[in-house]
Amino acid sequence: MSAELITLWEKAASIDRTLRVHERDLPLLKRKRVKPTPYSRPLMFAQMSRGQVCLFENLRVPVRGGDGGDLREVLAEGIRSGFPKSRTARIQKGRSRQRCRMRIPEVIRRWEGGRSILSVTDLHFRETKFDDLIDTTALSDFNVLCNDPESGGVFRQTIEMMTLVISSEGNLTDIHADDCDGTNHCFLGRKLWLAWDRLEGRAAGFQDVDRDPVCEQATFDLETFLTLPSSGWFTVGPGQTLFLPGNLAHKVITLEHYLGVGSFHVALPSYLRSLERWIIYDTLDIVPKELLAKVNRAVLRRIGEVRRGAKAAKEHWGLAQMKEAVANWHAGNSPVKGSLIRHPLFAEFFEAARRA
Ligand SMILES: O=C(O)CCC(=O)C(=O)O
Ligand SMILES: [Fe+2]
Repeated sequence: MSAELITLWEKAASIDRTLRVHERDLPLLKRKRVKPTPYSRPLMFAQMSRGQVCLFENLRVPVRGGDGGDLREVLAEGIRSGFPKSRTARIQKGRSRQRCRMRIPEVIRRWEGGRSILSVTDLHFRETKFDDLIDTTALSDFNVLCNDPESGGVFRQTIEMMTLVISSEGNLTDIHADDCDGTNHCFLGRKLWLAWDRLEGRAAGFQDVDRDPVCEQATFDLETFLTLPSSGWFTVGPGQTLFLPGNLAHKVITLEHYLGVGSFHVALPSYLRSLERWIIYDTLDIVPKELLAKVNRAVLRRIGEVRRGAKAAKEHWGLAQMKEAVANWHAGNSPVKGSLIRHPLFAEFFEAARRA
């Protein structure tokens, strides 16, 4: 294994002892790495439709004053002054991952100080002054939740949740699954992600902090992780963007002081997978149930509009990849096919997609 990988995994193991690598694990560990590729929209949609992780470089997320300026200082100042004074952020702090709330300038002061371990993953910034600093178009112009005129922004607060991600070296975000497809863009720092299909992991005995009674840390072991067909690992660093399918459980280790943004999306090419998951399995995110009907209606409106639109609109929204995903599902023999097709929301989507 290269010196870079040894250093990386030694650091990871010093933060989370379940990540200690044994000699015998090395060949599999190397094979399971997901490498970044240059951004391409058709590739992004193809990967989404197959339910595969995508890690891109060169997807531009411009920060005003960031080009040529000191990006760290521009972002830190933007965060300090970009939220109402009374606003607090929910943080996870220390090795014990204690939860509390903290004023935003204090979060930044501690993050910059570099001595305490802390992490923020749900500081929503839509419609704040901070929102003007970052052009998030590239992270959301395929997201049905952001562009539906009839839902009046309700999805932005309930599902999209565009958030700042701030964390210090040494932070561990323990095992969970978000159940909605996610996007993470890194401005500064580096994180190590381990991801696997939630149900596959559960069958292998892995816990999930949102679903299981976890004591100190969710049950996990690296050797089992490497044997899961769905497992993969990667680092996300400056300028890189991760697209993570919602079926994947993950744990995330901050290797270097990190600043980025993250959000959830519903995209046409991966919608079939999401809908199948939300209908057949449980969902913690798409609650209450009426929300699913609203999301489905927004998807149907979008399909209708794109179907009547120009070729460019079809490419923009990934209509061909959605159709292909639906055709493949129809031709395949998923064990839940029968119950899914009888579900009214799925049936509506399926029909609309086939006609598109
Ligand atoms: O960045 C982290 O530490 C956790 C992020 C995460 O779980 C997510 O974006 O879904
Ligand atoms: Fe997550």
